[in-house]
Amino acid sequence: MVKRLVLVLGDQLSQSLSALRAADKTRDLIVMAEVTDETGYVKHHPKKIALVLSAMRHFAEELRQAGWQVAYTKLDDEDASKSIVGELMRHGQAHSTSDVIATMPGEWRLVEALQTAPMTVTLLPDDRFIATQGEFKRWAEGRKQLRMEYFYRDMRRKTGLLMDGDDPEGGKWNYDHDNRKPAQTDMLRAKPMQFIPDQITEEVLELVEARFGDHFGRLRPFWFAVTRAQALRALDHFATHLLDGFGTYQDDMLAGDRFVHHSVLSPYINLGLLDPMEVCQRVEQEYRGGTVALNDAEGFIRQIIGWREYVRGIYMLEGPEYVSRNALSHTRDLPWMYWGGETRMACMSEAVAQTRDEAYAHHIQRLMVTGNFALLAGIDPHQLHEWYLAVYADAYEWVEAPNTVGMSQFADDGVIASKPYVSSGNYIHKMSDYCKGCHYSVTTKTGQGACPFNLLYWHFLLRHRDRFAGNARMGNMYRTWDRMDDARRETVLSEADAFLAKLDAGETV
Ligand code: FAD
Ligand code: DLZ
Ligand code: SF4
Repeated sequence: MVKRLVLVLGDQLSQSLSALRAADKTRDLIVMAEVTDETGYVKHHPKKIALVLSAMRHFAEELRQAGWQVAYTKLDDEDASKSIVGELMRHGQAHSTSDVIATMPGEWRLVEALQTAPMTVTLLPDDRFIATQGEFKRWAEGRKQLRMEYFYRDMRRKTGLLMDGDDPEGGKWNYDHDNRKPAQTDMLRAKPMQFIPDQITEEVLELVEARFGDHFGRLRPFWFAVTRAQALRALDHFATHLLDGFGTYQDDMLAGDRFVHHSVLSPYINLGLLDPMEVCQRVEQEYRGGTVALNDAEGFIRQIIGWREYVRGIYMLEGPEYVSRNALSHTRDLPWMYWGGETRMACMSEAVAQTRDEAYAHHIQRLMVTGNFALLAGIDPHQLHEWYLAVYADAYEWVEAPNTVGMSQFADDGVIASKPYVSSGNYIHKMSDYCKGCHYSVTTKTGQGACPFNLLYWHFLLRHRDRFAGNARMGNMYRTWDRMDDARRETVLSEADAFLAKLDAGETV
């Protein structure tokens, strides 16, 4: 029997991967490769590169210990080629085979590279997701709107998570009503579990320091889990110490508390170190055991079997050109402040500083601070997409692009969001403690010290009046605008224009 090559990509680090299940330990060769095409298709945060490479190296060791033959290419290997397909061809020649088994990659870029490779590539579904692509497609067919909430209910029924027979546990599908309470900095609140780098990680850190030291982001301290065993400890730690309060405080942003009640499990789930179902089952177990409330458990499970599955479904359904959409024709360049340039806006400064230090920001910081500002200011969604893809440790296009292009920027013309996620400074003020340390005043609407979000909010609504005035959920906003007197409206718009001009001129705002 001919030897086959079994491709395991950097975010496919699961022993249960479909490609591994289809392979034969006694004859096939696993190919894992650190290649410059993957480390360089955007300027990834150094922590993200270190996480992926260290987790790959640890996983290769685990595969060897489990009896697999593994051909592992390190980034510095002299004979390494620069791409995944290049590596497959190199090993194919060395072992006289052109047969490849692979699990569907999470980015169209790589799907296309594998489909056009001069080899015989069998692409298997990535069944680490709960919904198959076929199921999602069938769910989407014939619907005018693809709202996550309805998809989520199907996923609850399919998995049986938090179900009481045919009904949702507690009688309601969604307990967000009990959530979004303002939190306070609490010195006693647990932090996500941190790990000390071992020898393998230290070697990777030195490599990343030497080769990617000029990328945006701090490499050290590096504390991410890099093995499944560590990721399981991080899950246990979250379920035991932080899940209680997850739902209640999920929208809070605190300058002195970067993680609040969030799990920081996305980097591990997306790499394949944790299975989404096992994560949800662990959370359900806490609820059934009486240690956490239903709104906390339901809120968390919805993020995974709802949002995570839904955005993956959209990415695969909409196809490769989804990332280039720009329904609102926004063209402004991404301001320097996203790369750490000076800003007087405390919320932006906090969110970017945290991103630089941790390669992490939680959902509301991504959506309602950096995303909200970009949308209000009319930033080119593709530039913003590349930023999010680069700077977060959990970022792969299948999950990042629908969140950025769709949910955050409305650039997909409402495939994901029923209305744009925009707000004035008031939302940030309500959900964070950022405003009290800000150069601007959140309660000032115009004139000296007016919060830029207050000005840009109206500027955005007016720029897109034709598109959004008829949206039932936005009519109120336009009515409020129409009730303002002319002089006030003119001041708001001219001050917003002046702000944007400063932004374009590269001045500190
Ligand atoms: P928690 O708040 O603890 O949530 C639990 C889990 O739910 C997460 O680990 C994640 O697996 C899942 N989840 C929650 N929200 C979402 C969502 N909207 N989409 C998919 N899964 C979700 N998530 C990524 O995993 N990778 C990305 O590249 C990414 N880019 C984003 C870009 C923008 C503009 C926005 C608004 C959101 C993005 N998200 C992304 C979604 C979300 O912000 C992160 O999943 C979350 O912040 C990860 O942190 P956590 O593990 O502490 O999450
Ligand atoms: C993100 C990433 C990085 C930085 N490096 C590698 C790599 O060297 N080799 C590899 O196989 N995968 C890497 N990855 C993850 C891939 O980019 C990921 O598999 C695709 O983006 C598909 O989701
Ligand atoms: Fe952000 Fe405005 Fe608050 Fe400053 S005042 S932190 S710019 S919302």
